[in-house]
Amino acid sequence: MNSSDHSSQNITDLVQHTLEDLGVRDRAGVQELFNQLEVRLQDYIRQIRDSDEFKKISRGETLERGERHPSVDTEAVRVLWLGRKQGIVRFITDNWLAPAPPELKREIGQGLNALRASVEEKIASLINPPTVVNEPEQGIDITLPGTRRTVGVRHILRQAMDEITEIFFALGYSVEEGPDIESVYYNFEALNIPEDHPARDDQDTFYIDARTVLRTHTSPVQIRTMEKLQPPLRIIVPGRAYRRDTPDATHSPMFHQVEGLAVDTHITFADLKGTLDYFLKAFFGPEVRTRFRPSFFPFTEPSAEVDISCLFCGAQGCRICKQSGWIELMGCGMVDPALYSYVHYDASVYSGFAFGMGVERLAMLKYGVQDIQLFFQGDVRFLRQFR
Ligand code: 2NL
Repeated sequence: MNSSDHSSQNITDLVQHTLEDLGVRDRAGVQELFNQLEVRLQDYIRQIRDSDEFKKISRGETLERGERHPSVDTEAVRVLWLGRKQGIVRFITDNWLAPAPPELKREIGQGLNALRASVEEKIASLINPPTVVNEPEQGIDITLPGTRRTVGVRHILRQAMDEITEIFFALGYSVEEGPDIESVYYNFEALNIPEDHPARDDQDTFYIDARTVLRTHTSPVQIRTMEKLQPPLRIIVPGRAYRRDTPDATHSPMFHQVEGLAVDTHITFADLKGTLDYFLKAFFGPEVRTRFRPSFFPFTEPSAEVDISCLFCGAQGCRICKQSGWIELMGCGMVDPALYSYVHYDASVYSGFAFGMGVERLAMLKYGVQDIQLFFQGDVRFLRQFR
């Protein structure tokens, strides 16, 4: 190859060869080669500038589907000339400069530097238009798919708890809350739960120290409220409670309760029955029947368990109601007058009823949930069913 005109030769081919291969032996020949490279470079840049896409973008217009943004071609030119491993500048360094005779090295080095600067300057001089299609002003590409935003809902237990409190709202009750970390006094003593009662055992209760527990029910809030307010009183107390139970399908060491308390003159067991019958029909449906069975709690006298007719078999008898037709749901009773002396209410003037229910138990029956653990595992496949 002895011709000094290499302009017809493929540009990447040209830089694969040494100067000796190309027949270039003097400084003029080197300059001529770099001149030809500069001309090729200008061709590439001109092609981009003359493209319809470049003109449209420069005028702030919108590209059609299938049209290519000029920045794509600009980047291709940069890679072709300046690419670290396969770029033209790299090949010139390796194939022209490195094996060149000493007297040509300076000329080649200067040509290289000038070429590199020229490429960088020309690329920068191509206006770098915004890389948007259709909406150049706002930078929004309406051809891209949108972002799916999922709408959150309250946890199913919170939904159940809110439903319960709503029903009592309508009956004139107000909501009271109190601390999860509670004193032994409010959690046991003021509730008439004696020192030797099994519920006080540290096998059953989470003690923080000898005088402090995680509350085992929400009842301490009622004591605190009675200390604070005089009758007439109608309050509903939703919240968490804690017991040292081993988790299984029906037990969890943390669970939720809603308790209620009404204190006034002339409150009777009939008021209690009417209130809970109304509540249970509102929560489970008007077809449910209620049944009150004698029971015992340290803080109520008399006390009762409340059953509802089985929702699953219409009280015919099934596996869920253990063939009895009834499902045990909650506890209740008339407030034991012993409690009034703790909160300085006059037991000869006032009477009251109280009740307590487990939110998980009510929710499991209402929604047919078989395992209490599902409420606490955060598995969205479960939770999504209650949107
Ligand atoms: C149950 C039973 C009950 C109460 C809770 C109560 C609170 C005060 C005074 C009197 Cl301050 N009673 N609470 C009464 C009877 C039953 O809960 O099985 N809960 C899940």
